[in-house]
Amino acid sequence: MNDLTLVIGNKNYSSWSLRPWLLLKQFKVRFKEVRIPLYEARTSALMAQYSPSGKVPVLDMGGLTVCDSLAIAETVNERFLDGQGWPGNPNLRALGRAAVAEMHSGFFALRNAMPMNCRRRVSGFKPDAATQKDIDRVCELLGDLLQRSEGPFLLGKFSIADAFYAPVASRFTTYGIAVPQEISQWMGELNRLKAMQEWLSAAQEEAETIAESEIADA
Ligand SMILES: N[C@@H](CCC(=O)N[C@@H](CS)C(=O)NCC(=O)O)C(=O)O
Repeated sequence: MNDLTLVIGNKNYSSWSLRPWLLLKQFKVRFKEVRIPLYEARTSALMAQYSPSGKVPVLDMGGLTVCDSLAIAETVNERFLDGQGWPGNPNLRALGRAAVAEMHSGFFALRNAMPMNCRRRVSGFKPDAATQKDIDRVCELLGDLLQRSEGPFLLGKFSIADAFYAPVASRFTTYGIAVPQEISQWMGELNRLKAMQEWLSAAQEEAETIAESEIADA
C-alpha cells in the first residue's frame, strides 16, 4: 500500500478537500484519511500537527508534505495515475488545465455567496450580479468542455477537471441554480459515482455546523 495520508476538512463544507479526495478515490489510489473539523477550538492545534499552510487539503507522502489541492492533484497524477488524470488529447488537456486554473484562482463571488454545503437545500436563493456573472462563466466553460469532449465527463473520461468542478456541482444543487441540460447531465454523472456518493453520505452524517456556511432561505 502507498504510504499516503490525505488531510481534509469537514466533508459537508470543505470544497478544496473534496477535489483531491475524489481524484484519489475515483482512480482507486489507496490512502489514509485524517479529517480536521474546521473553525472549532481544536482546529488550530490539529492544523499545526498536520498542515504547514494551516489549510486543508494536505497530502502526506511518507514524510513529504504537499499543500494545496492543485499541487496535490498534479503530484497524484504524476506519481500514481501515470498521467491518466488528464486526457491524452493535448487540446482537451490544455483546456482542462485552463478550466482548473480558472477555478483555483477565481470565482470569488460564487465561492463567497454560495459556500459548499452538501446536505443543505436553500430555497429562494437569488444570486447578486457578481455571483450570477460567475455562474454564467462556469456554465459557459463547462458547456464548452462538454461539447468539445462529447462527455459524459468534462474532458470525456473522468479527469482532474471533474474533481475540481465537483464542488460547483454540489453548490448548484444546494442553491437550486437552473443550469443547461448538458450541465445537469454531467452533474448526474458525477453524483452517480460511488466515490461521490460515499462523500455525500459521510457529509450527511457529520454533526458539525459552520454558521457562516449556512445561508438562510429567502
Ligand atoms: N488554495 C488552497 C485553499 C485551501 C483552503 O482555503 N482550505 C480551507 C478549507 S476548504 C481551509 O483550510 N480553511 C481553514 C482556514 O483558512 O483557517 C487549496 O487549493 O488547497
